[in-house]
Amino acid sequence: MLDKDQTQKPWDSLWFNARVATMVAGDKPYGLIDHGAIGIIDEKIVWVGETSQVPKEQLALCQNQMDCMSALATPGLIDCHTHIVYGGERIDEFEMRLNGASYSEISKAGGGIASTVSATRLSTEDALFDSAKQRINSFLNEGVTTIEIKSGYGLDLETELKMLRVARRLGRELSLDVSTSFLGAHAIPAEFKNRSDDYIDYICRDVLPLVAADNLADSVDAFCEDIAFSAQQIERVFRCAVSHGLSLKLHAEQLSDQKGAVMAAEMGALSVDHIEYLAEDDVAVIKRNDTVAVLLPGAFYFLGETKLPPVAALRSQGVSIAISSDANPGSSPVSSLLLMLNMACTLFKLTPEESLAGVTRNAAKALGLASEVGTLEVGKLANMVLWSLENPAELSYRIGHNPCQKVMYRGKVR
Ligand code: DI6
Ligand code: FE
Repeated sequence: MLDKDQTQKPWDSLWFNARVATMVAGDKPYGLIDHGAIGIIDEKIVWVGETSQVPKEQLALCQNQMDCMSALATPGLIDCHTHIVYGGERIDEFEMRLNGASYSEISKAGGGIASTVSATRLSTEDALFDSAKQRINSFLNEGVTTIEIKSGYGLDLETELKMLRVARRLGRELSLDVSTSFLGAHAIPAEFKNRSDDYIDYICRDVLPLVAADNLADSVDAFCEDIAFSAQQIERVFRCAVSHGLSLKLHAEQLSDQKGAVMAAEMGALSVDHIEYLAEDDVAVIKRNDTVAVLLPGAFYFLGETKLPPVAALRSQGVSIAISSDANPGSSPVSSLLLMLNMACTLFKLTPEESLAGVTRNAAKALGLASEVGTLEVGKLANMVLWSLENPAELSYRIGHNPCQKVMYRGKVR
């Protein structure tokens, strides 16, 4: 574990006497080091091991040494699927659904995503930035150090670019990393009613090339559903994305089985998300392509879904499972990633260890960032959280409790 070059140079920080859940996959649950220590230089972790093994010279040289008093340290949390930039809210629809309307019915009647699109088009860039910043604050307070943000409430060139610029600005101005996804194929905008193929042409020809040219997106996502786009239509968008060097992600099998996940996995997608209606027979294709299964218990819960994702098959075939908030105004108005850990356990029967891996190691993989974040290992970014608890399972156990004590983001205490 000792990086030889770093034994001479003084570390910038040292956290010691921590229960370090490295989340490195292996024999030990949570990759746990009971009396662990972590050495940091600049933005990176340079040493991880037992406190008793910390090189003597560092005890003399390192200026910032913190006794963690046996508190739990984990990697910074990663929320790998959000729609947190948007205008307006959808409280009225919540009431409509409780009066008997379904999510699909509201969508077909011109509500749903379309109503957020109208509000987002009317919002200024600053207003979108300010409201998203407020929502993100709750996530920062829970130790989130990386968040993914999608567009998809613009559905025209101007507003899609506006949303992505806001997402990039959030990454520059807040102390967390933002990964962005272009979700132009989220819904069919009113201007293209009954002309979904024309809208796909428009995205591929007029929008995606500009998104790529301005480096506004890391990935391209889409919504594969009968109220949105077919797997065939999305395949066209994905081919265009690949030609621009962008990664792929997909909202797949959320409300019905459209065989979108199989198409996405075979095209090398980083992740397929939701997947309540994924057929067990298709899990092997997800595994073969090393695509991450992203489960979104907030949307499952809020929409009153009863069809469970095929967790047992995902687990038995060794598919990487991530957990995320899906934060959005329609299907998952969620402000807490810790709550998602609890719900992943209670609703989807994940273990607390699987849940924590779902917002650390596997969430990093779902964003193509596995070499930079997601575990506490030498060479990775020093993004980590100190929690006022000892047992990592407690992160999934408590409901509505935030034990976050300290967050380090890129080597600096936030
Ligand atoms: N599925 C979802 O759950 C979100 N998008 C999607 O494709 C919901 C978006 C919304 O209802 O505003
Ligand atoms: Fe989503």
